[in-house]
Amino acid sequence: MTTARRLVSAVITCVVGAAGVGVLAPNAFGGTAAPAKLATVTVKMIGDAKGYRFEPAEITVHAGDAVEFQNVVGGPHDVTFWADSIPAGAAAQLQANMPNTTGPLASPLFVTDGETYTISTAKLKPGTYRFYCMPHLALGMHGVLVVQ
Ligand SMILES: [Cu+2]
Repeated sequence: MTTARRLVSAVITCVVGAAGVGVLAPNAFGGTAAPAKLATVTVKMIGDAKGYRFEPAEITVHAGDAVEFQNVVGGPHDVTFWADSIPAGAAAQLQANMPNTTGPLASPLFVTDGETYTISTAKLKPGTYRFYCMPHLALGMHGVLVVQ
């Protein structure tokens, strides 16, 4: 393969890869997804005899970390952020960093045990982001993501 061909191939790979993670996809708030580059923090989503909860319910990350929500048991669960309980002006980036949203700051419903859903915190403003599980909000299933 010539150098020029290799370069063209690399460019195509980049473009396809970017489209694959939704970087080019428009969203309700007009942001552009920023991929996570640092650590991954796991939050379990649980509904059992002890109740419905995110575990841990409060997590602190550095901007750039990924938060992996894991549907453990008792679903369907989801992750939805309260638009008025996140830093001002942060909605566009958060929405862009949430794959396959079903509404403003709302993840899909997770129906399969073991399913995971990862949100990048790259480019998110430092501050407190409060979220809940839509099916189980009335049962107290909510949490707090603190981005430093
Ligand atoms: Cu739930």
